[in-house]
Amino acid sequence: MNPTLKRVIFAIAGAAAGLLISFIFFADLNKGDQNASANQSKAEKVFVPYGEKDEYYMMASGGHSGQLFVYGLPSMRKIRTVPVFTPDPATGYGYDAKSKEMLGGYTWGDFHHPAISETAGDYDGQFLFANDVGNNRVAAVDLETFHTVDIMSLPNMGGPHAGVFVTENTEYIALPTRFARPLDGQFAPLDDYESEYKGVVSMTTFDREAKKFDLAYQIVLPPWSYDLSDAGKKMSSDWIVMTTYNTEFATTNLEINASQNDRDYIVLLNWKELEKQVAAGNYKDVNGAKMIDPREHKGAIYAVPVAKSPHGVDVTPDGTRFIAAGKLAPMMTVFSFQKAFDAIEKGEFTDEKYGIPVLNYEDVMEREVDPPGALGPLHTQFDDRGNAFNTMFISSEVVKWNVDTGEVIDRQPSYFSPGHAAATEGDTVSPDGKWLVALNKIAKDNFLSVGPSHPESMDLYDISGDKMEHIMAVPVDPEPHYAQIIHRDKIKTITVYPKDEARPNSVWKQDDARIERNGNEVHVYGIAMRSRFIFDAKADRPDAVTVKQGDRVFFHMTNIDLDQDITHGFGINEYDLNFEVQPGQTSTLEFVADKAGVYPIYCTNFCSALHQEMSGYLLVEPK
Ligand code: CUK
Ligand code: CUA
Repeated sequence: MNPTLKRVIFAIAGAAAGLLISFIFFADLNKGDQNASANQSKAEKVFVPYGEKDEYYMMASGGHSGQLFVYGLPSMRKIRTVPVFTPDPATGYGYDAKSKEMLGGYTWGDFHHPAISETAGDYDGQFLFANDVGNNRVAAVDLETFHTVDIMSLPNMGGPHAGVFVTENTEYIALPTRFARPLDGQFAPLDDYESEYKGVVSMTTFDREAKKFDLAYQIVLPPWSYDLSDAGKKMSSDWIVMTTYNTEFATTNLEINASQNDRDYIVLLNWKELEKQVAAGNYKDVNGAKMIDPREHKGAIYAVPVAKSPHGVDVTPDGTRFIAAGKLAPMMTVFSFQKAFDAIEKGEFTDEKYGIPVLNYEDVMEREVDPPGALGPLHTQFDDRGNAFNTMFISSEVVKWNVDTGEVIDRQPSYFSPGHAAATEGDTVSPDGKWLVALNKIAKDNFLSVGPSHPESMDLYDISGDKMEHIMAVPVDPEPHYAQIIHRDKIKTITVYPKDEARPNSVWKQDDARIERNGNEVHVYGIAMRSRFIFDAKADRPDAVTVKQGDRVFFHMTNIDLDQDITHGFGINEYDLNFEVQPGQTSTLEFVADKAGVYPIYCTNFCSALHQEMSGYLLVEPK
């Protein structure tokens, strides 16, 4: 080749390569710019300047921690852990007499589903109810104080996983059981599963004045597993819907044996009808519960077939449909309440299963929504514009689709494996369509490593536009299954417990602090204030208590600092005891002083510049 031509070719090639390199470089820079500005706009959406507050509370279940996790949205900052089913040294929960009695000796719980009390189908912000799958309990948290105020144990249950949800005006807090068991705590071998094991739904009521649960009645059902449930709204408000799995009655190796049937069922229960029957005395007393069999009452129970092992079922905000998500069948099935009511009216049943009339799938089903490649739908949430949002556990994404048309509008990845999602005001008759949080089971390498087990994670999405926008992922302790997100305006907390001189065991004047002995019981009516304890106002050392080994000791402590956030703790060295009194609160610590010796008492909760001086002594004289 002519050397000149060669030079020309090299020059052109060099220039082209240079151009390409600079093109790639600039394109990359440009992308970097775009990413930076996208990230900046995301950050701006969730940044809450100092002095301002988040717009929403997210109340997330704490799973097998047994606690409630409170987050602020959109910042996703964790605000508080509220102990519910598990003792919590940070707040002394489970040590003082009242919370110890409420816990009933249990040291853990498995809290899956929070339900905020509702009025006319909207969150009213007064109470939050919690289920304990681990130990068959239901709890109420007072949202004025964020304190657990009542826990009730439920008889005849095998893990109330499918609760809690509330009916439209919190008439009932319902808890369907997950595992079937023989009733009344009886023994029956697994060979007798079909005849002796029962599914049960607990229908509990809550007295808002007395802050107390009552078990209104229980519903006995075939020994299927009741997985998730929801209450109807508006036109469907008399009804409860529940998904079932293990209609195979498998008693071992459920992974395979409970996944045989092509269809399981959604059970429809008419609680208004059952309530009437209970009032008419049509129940049996079983282990302290009024047990009603809905199969004995016309119009009380129906079943609708649904694709293989469904998980979540959610009622649309307008109450016209219920949507099942099929964990083994990759689709969402939209059912119409009106169609179900019509079929019931006409008496059109295909079958009867264990005494339950079965409706024809085609009669009730309105639409199957099956986005290509979307796998493992678990739960459905809603916005204010007729759209549904489904979490896809296996394909790790959130799918937005229109309930009326079934059209898939958007799909966004999640990081990773979402279980539930929670939308702002999402379970009400009026979701507001602003934010959605996916509660993920597996965080993989999203965060700094803390060893083989990673935190769970939560994704925040802005759902106010046509397309969803993924904003960020945050780590969380095990393990939120579900959350409800409520606007802050609905939560009315108190700043101090009101001073109530009639409150049993309370002491408000320093001079009234005293110690009373009654046989081998010692009652200390004491005061906690900045920055000392007063146990006996008349004593030379008002902050010392002397008892005899073996005495039963009661510390009734009142915090007379009626100032916001002045909480006093109370720890006794080597006695494994610790509780707290919030401003204006009276709490009792009860224990047997079985160890002789001298034990420092001190305030555990930093309360003033002289917090370190807030101490005293427990002197236990040997026998
Ligand atoms: S369950 Cu955990 S992801 Cu207990 Cu509501 Cu569906
Ligand atoms: Cu009281 Cu620290």
